[in-house]
Amino acid sequence: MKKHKYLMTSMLLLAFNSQAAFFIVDRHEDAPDVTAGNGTCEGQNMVGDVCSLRAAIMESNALPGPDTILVPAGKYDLTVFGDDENNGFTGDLDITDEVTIINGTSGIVIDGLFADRIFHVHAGGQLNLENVTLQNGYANTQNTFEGGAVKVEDSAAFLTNEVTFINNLANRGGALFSDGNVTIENSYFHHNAITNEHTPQNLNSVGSAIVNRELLLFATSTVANNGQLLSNPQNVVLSQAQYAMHFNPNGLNATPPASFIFNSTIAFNGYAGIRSDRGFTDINQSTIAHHETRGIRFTRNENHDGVLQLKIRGSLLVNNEFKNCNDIWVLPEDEVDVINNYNGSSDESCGFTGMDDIENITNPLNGSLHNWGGFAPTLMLTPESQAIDHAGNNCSNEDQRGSSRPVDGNNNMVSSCDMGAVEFNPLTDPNQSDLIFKNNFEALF
Ligand SMILES: [Ca+2]
Ligand SMILES: [Ca+2]
Ligand SMILES: [Ca+2]
Ligand SMILES: [Ca+2]
Repeated sequence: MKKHKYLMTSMLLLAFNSQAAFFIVDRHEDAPDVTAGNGTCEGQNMVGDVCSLRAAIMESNALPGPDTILVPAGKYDLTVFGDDENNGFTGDLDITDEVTIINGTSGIVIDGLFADRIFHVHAGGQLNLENVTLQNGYANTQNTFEGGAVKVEDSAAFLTNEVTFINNLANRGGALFSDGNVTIENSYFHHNAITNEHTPQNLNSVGSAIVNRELLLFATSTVANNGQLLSNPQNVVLSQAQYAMHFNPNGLNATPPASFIFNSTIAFNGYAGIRSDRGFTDINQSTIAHHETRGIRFTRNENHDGVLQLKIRGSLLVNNEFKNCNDIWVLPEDEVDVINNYNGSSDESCGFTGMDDIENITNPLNGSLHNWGGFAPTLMLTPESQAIDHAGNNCSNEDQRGSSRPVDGNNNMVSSCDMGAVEFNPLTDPNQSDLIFKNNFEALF
């Protein structure tokens, strides 16, 4: 009788697909699951502790509904090689269902060993990552060339908190390539790169850190020191393509992407900062600085139909050596909303011409990227920066590093917001300028 009741309960749970599973990884070695779908995480040819990260993911894919995988601290090398395989057996870890990967406070490292990318999130899949470093992912073969660390397909989702993307390489999207729904928070993209070695004909290598073709929410995060891998000197076509973040539709008639950049820092990338082609881009309380060429390059849609496509507010576009923007001031205000939005730039290429804006701002930033609190490094304001207390009083209640906003930064007894990703606090932030900064782009390999 008791057994019968247990069976009934099990069948009920199966019927409603509501049995979220919880897997505990106990091996650092890489191995596929013996029998995906039997509810037991069991890596092939393992003795003793047998649940590998790959086997746990294969089990979670096979069980309908969201699951959680607990991964102990340490480094996980993806040693089961074989790209262009989509069931998680070899190469990248394929996600086809919702899974959350959690770990202790010390975090984990997943290393692609430059054999394949690290995660591939397929339609219907969702990957939630927290406190993870993704490194040495590789998407640079004939069939696998998008997203060095992570590729997100259409109808798939990817969420991060405290995730570092470092040393990943691809033809398109050095760290991340997305046709899906991506939310990045408190994360750090650095030293990722693109190469055009295997790019199919007529496709440019784009996005040294990120390519977004659908929806990107990017908050309290930094993109810095991403660039181009110069392994193939006769290939010079990367010059126009090499923006750290590239937003464009998936084909001419596709739905335009939407990209929201909030409380974030984009700086010191090898060529340029953000390229927005025929989509909607919203940049709010962010700092875009220290690129060899442009901060932002914006291209309006072909229809020139008066639809809003670019909004910049409370942001700093400074010290980008060629131009901060591609002369967007010539475009109609219903398509480009940047005036009187508390923006500052170090030239006149952005059209920050309103009463509340500042053009030709001088020496706004104090030194190079540094850990000023928060997950990723940021750029500090000089104590005398015009950006301080010059962005009204309607800002988020924390800056990128989690410090409170607004703060009275110019000692006039009024707390006002600062332009850019960092809110200067005269009590805790440096009150002397260190204007000797270096361009800290360093070779990847
Ligand atoms: Ca599942
Ligand atoms: Ca795959
Ligand atoms: Ca795979
Ligand atoms: Ca302030």
